[in-house]
Amino acid sequence: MEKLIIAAAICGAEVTKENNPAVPYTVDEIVREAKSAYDAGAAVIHLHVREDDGTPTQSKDRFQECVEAILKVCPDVIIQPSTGGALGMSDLERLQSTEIVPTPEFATLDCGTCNFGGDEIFVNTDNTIFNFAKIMKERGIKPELECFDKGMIDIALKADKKGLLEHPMHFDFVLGVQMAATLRDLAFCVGSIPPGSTWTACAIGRFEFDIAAGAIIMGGHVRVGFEDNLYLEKGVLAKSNGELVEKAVKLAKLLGREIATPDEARKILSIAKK
Ligand code: KMH
Ligand code: ZN
Repeated sequence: MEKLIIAAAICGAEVTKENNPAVPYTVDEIVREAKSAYDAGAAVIHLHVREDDGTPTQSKDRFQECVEAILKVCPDVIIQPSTGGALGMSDLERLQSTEIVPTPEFATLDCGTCNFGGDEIFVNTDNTIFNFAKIMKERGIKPELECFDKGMIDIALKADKKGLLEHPMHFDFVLGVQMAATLRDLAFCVGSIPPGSTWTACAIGRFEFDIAAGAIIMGGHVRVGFEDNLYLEKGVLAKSNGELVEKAVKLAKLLGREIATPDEARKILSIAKK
């Protein structure tokens, strides 16, 4: 089977130091968490950034500063800025993460609106999605198609029909936010994407490693990290993102998948280093 790409979602926009004191806010903390994940075997850093007080931001300057600082200590890692940002941000605000120099090689593209718990809604209209896809294509950024349910795969396929996506496409199935975090749902998603596409799966909270194991066995790739889950095991907070990546590496070894380096990940994902 193809080598396993591990992505680390080191920060997120919603979790806080009250949830786990190791959640990074400052540039130094973000670098510390990125390096811990990279040293443990992550090829991709899925990146959100914060103000020093923890407020989520999509500021171009803050992304620029964090990306440069991460690349100083993890020179070959693939950095995947979020264009989802935090709930309630405008499209223009969200797109700032794609405006850094050099242009990112990879970025998320959220493929639909979904419930985010309580009264919270993460809004992505068709026009937002198609516009983000068009801008990413123009800027030469490979989109990771974030699908929180099966309907979002269909919206991504609509964007593809409009010529807005390059092939092979890469999907990330996010389980446990809107669709249930079950292997049945994961298998349905995997069976719904065009042949030749690559995919990653991640799941929220205690389901993170169940879904990681499923993805490893099924030939997909894995995302772990504080954005999705703060615990190493029941009742034990992870001390770093590196600990979560280490656990994914152990699972992969047990299940017979080797870990991809960042350059191997670029080949698997058909992305070119800028
Ligand atoms: N923070 C969520 C509202 C992404 O990074 O593209 C959106 C999110 C998805 O995390
Ligand atoms: Zn994210």
